[in-house]
Amino acid sequence: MTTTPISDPITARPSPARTFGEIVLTDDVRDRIGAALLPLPNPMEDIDRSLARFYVAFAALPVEQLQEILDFGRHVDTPGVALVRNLPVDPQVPPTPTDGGPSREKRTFVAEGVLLGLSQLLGEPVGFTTEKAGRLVHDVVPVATGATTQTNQSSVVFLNFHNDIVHDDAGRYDVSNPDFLVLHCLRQDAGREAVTYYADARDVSRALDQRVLATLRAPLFRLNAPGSYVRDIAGGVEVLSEPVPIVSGPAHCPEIAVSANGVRGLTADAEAALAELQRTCIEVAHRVHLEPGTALLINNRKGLHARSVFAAKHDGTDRWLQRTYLRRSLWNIRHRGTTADRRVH
Ligand SMILES: O=C(O)CCC(=O)C(=O)O
Ligand SMILES: [Fe+2]
Repeated sequence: MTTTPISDPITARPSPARTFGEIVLTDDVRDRIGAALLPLPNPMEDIDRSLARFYVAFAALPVEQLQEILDFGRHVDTPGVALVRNLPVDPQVPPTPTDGGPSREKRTFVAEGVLLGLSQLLGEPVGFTTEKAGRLVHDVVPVATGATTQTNQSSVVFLNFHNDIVHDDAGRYDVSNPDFLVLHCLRQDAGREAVTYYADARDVSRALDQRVLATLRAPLFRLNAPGSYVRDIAGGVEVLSEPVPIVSGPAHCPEIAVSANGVRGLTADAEAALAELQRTCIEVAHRVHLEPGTALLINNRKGLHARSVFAAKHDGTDRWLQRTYLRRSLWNIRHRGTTADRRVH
């Protein structure tokens, strides 16, 4: 008896693309990269020289692992999220900043070197004036005043499935935004509760009712600007995008965009589709407990990420991630460039 191969309705290919990657360094490679990074100065003193030094340090990666990370950054059919494990860490990690960072007590910069070293294998680190004051290394820490917001400062609420978007005067927040983000863990939350989720749009599209997917593919949605923009620039008033679809592009490699800070569906069906989307994301999502020595590479177009509730004390002992935003090229956001810093837009 012969069996007919099951064809996947989204990809029309025999088997769906792999949507999760995992790269584990050997102890020897970890120690070699750590030794190269330990004496280096604060990379912000001369960012482009530091990035060149990080290239040299990360040349210690075996060629197969280096290629896996490079392929993650450049190919359409590679996973949307990848976990890198057994990375070197700083000999001492100062108290977690309580005000959204940065720490003034950090004396070594192994964490920054790991973050930026991995980051530049995917793209160019970029800062946005409206996010963390344009810094290239973001501290993602719970902040008391933001505990219940749909921002990375929160802890007592589930941070809904979203991608990181950027307010733009053109009315589209999903165009100038990062292609990738990297999350690197310096300190895990004491209760080890915090979970980072990633739902790949390929898995989501396959799992959704096809009528709901068709609604999500129609320009029936207005994204609210990021919480930081609404809070710091717009005086707390929502600033909605042009009507856009949530899911766009070819069926086998869709792009997805959702604002954490709220999306307005323009019809009742559109509102219902948004609720269904959040439900489906949780069903198909990959789940990761980030701990020191691990970094999560996130494609910000292939999928949506989210974060669970976790306990925070705001006393220097809380969970601490560092984050970068990356563009494959700085050229096509040059209209936003600042004169003060060529990486800040
Ligand atoms: O805290 C996390 O795990 C993810 C937070 C987040 O959405 C972000 O930093 O963009
Ligand atoms: Fe995010």
